[in-house]
Amino acid sequence: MNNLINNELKKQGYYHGKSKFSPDVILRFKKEFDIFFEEKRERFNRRFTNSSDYSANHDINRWNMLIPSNSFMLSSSFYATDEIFNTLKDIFDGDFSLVFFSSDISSPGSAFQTIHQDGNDFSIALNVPLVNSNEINGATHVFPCTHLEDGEMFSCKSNNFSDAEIIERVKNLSPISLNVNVGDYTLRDLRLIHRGTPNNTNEHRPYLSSIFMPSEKDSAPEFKVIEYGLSVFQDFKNRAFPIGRTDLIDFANTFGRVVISLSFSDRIKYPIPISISNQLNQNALYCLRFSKFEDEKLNSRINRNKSTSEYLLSEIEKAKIDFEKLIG
Ligand SMILES: O=C(O)CCC(=O)C(=O)O
Ligand SMILES: [Fe+2]
Repeated sequence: MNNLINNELKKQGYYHGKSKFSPDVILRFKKEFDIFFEEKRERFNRRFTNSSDYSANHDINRWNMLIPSNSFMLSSSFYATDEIFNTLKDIFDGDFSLVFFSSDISSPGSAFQTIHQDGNDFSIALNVPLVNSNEINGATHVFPCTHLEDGEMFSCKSNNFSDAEIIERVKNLSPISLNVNVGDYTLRDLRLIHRGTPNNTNEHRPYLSSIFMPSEKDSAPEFKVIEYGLSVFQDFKNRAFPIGRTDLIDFANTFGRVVISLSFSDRIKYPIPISISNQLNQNALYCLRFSKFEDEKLNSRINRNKSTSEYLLSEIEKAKIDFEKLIG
């Protein structure tokens, strides 16, 4: 089974697993998700004097939302079933970790996105739809096999396609609408060319998105440096949003992603409670090993050292200078 999944994922750049989760579990996820998402939108709108300036936090009527650490979605270990974990172990050429535990929501009024790669670097996104998704409510379009150069064998190598080259590469190709049902999952190479499509209904279309990236085995920056990076990220946002400068907002968000990627975890600001970590299976505990836990013995698995801290610190200081230049 795992060989089949891997061959497909390596060759096509994505794999569609059908009816892998019980619909009852996904329904429970959706109920929890809806509460978090409602709270998120209220918090977001409170940031602005005129909230109608911003329809959402990402692109046109699209949202990204991190899933909180106290959630059943995290404790369920859905992102680290044996099938998914063994597939990841095979495709990553070394250690990996679950860096973003997030979601992508295509909301009513969203439009076709510009055709894009999520990154030039190899990583894997696990998407779990919380509602059925199709051409009506904005299933993602993918261009099979475009994660690699033509005729190239699979490897985890980065590419350096520019935005213009990405468009050029698919100009004679037709996308596939990756229609998915509750209970399904998809795995996608982040280098695969794709785009979000319009949601023409009145309901949000949420996908859980777990992003797995290559990582160190057990070394990472110290918490205090990561926390400093996150506070600078917050400061950038606090200054960018009220003046409505999208260039600054984009700069802040890119910087936030750099801090999180260099930390191998988005779970530092809000540690994972013991009541949740007690329920995680072994695979999930491996995937989340760079997170901050209330349970100190889980934190002690990681060697938080000077050299990785210094590198992160230098990136933070550079970004501060660039932000000041940009804001003028
Ligand atoms: O939510 C989707 O369908 C895709 C969104 C996407 O590709 C993105 O925002 O990068
Ligand atoms: Fe994307």
